[in-house]
Amino acid sequence: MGAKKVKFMHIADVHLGVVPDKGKPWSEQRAQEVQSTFQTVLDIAGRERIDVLLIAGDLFHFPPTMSMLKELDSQLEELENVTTILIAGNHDYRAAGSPLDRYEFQSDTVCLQTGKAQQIAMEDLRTCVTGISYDRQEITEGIYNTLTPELPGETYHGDYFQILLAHGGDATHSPLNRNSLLHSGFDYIALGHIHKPEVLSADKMIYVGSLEPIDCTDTGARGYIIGEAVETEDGWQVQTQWREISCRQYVDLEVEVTPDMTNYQLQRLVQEQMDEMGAQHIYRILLQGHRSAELQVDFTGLMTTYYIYEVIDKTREAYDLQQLQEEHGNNLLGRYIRAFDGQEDALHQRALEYGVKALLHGQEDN
Ligand SMILES: [Mn+2]
Repeated sequence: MGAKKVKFMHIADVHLGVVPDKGKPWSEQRAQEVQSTFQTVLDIAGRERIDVLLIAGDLFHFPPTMSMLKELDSQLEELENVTTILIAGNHDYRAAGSPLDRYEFQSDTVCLQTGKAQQIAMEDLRTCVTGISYDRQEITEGIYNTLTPELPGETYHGDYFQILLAHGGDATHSPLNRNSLLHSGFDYIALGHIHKPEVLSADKMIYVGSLEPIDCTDTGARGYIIGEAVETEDGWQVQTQWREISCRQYVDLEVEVTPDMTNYQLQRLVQEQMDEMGAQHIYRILLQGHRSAELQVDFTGLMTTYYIYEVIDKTREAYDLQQLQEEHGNNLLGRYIRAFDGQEDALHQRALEYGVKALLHGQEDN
């Protein structure tokens, strides 16, 4: 008999039903992209002939309705020879009486129970998946921390490929004790909830991250994991690969403004940088540095063709000190500027700038 091999896919935090960036022109498009990226990933799962699809919570943005489950079911039915095992997370939590209690999947799909751990043992794959669904929005106990592949009242399949499905990891969402999880006896721990991908232990304990970024704090690329477990004499050897899939990213773009810069030049500079990094991304633009007093920053032109979430202007007005000093000669402002002669350090320059601003504005008020 050849070595047993199990191929799996791990996704989480798909947030089906979310409408990202409400009020922005691209909001509805992003809602569609969340749906279509999920379908793309299912198509990949089919092509890659995976055996098990693991969904580590928050597949939906809110507790699913009957019709949402039916939609999902029809998508999963297209996957041949794939068993889908999911847990409900804090967004799509499974409260008592939830449609999940009544819905009967036509596809080979199980949503694990709430309250205590449930185990799905797949004899043909020699694989066992353990996990707990959320039944509410917040769970402050670390419900996964004491789990092992050996559950009271269940047959223990010691030599199976052991997978744990878990959602959370912050103070109000089932805090994770990484060390005890690592030594819990599971071969692979599929984590969800944190949208940024993070490998806690190589090929063993991984936050896959969300499929698409959901809001502007979700900067960076998003994707899914394809993994393979092979049974050897030393137990199951697991190999995983994270792959990018998201249509776009949220990018924080810092731009240095200089006193000689016009709005036209600033727009060109920002445009070039967005083109270089990818015009499909959604940008938060942070303006730094010093601008001339007369510069009127105007992004409305770029906003019609690029995805600009917001422009944060942190520039400070640059003063032409030479000119001011000539104009103000021996009055307070002129003497103030001269007092800083030869003091080029950042602290003095900052004090000079603030003082000049205060004195100039004081004059206007008089
Ligand atoms: Mn979550």
